[in-house]
Amino acid sequence: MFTSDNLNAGDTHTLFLNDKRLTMTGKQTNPIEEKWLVATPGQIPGAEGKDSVLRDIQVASWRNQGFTFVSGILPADLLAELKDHAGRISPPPGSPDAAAITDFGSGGQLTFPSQVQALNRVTLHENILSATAQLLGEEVPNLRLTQSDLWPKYGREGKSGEQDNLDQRIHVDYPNHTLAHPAPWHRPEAVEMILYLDNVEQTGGASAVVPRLGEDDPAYRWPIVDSPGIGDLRYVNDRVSAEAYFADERPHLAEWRASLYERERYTRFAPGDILFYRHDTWHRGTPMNAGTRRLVQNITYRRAHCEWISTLHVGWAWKAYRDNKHLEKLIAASSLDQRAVLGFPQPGSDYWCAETIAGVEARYGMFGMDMTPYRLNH
Ligand SMILES: O=C(O)CCC(=O)C(=O)O
Ligand SMILES: [Fe+2]
Repeated sequence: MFTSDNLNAGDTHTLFLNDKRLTMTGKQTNPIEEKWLVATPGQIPGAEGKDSVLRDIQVASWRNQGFTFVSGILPADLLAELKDHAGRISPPPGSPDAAAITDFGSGGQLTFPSQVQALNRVTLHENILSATAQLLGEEVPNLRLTQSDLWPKYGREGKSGEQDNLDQRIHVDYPNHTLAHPAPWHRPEAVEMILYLDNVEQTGGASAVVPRLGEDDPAYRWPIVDSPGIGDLRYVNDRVSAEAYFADERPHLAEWRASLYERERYTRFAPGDILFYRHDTWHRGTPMNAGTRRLVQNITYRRAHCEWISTLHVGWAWKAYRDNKHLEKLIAASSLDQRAVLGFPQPGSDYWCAETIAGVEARYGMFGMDMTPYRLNH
């Protein structure tokens, strides 16, 4: 994973990160180059007699190191459509509206289920579902969607304060995704994704991850509580402010926190690359190039039985009643797997009886919903 193999010998790419100049040169290794993660291609379903989206080595990386960085599993035309629509909805870089955005998320503007069809199609894309199922060793109908938010991050000089999102503190995502604590490492309950729609060369803003190095890795000490915002620690987002606060509150662990930053690897992303990671993976967002905008879509799926993992958006049904009936049409047009991951009753569920089949058909039949699979199984 930590290679520059996809660069030609002699090619160099220079990026700036945390005020450090990082140069990447093809077919050579040096400590700085090894800081970059280059996405590796997934398998195309059906190719080489295989029908898995991720290669075994990618699954192993996610399960052991806490992430895998993958390219080429979503169609280029879908990605282009998504970027085009999202780019028109998100404020342009340099605008006053953009300057006001200093935190994570789209504020509900670009969350699933969206009027932007491409956002929904990416969220429920069969390759996304299959890859997630592979990582968790689960069947697709046993997955549940809990997050899908497409959001802009803007590069600028200076920070807005201790909650600024530009240069994040190293963290794990579980505290505001689950009511509990992640289960032991080999029982992962959820898959998180960052889908990038831009080039890191242009925008900067790589995501940093800390690869887990085996069972006794001190970075992955247990329980996972040594980060601002967890337990009685105050939440502070910005790296410098967060580490100053942490050093005051837990001086004996300041060096340990510093070691996480030293071990960071950075996603050298291109459009369509996806970082698959976990609720218990140390990672963070890093500064961007001033005057640029980076669009990413964060997607999370959990195992169906892990109800302690929260859905981060309003319930899917809350988007009903729109004049264009986008939710109703989405449900009618979805596959059984796609409906299942939204919690829709599956064929064979106790829910189905003559009355419910007739009722659901009366609600969605005019949008083309085929009730046959539910009829056959009740
Ligand atoms: O922006 C990024 O690259 C990572 C963001 C992130 O980790 C977060 O907001 O929790
Ligand atoms: Fe995060």
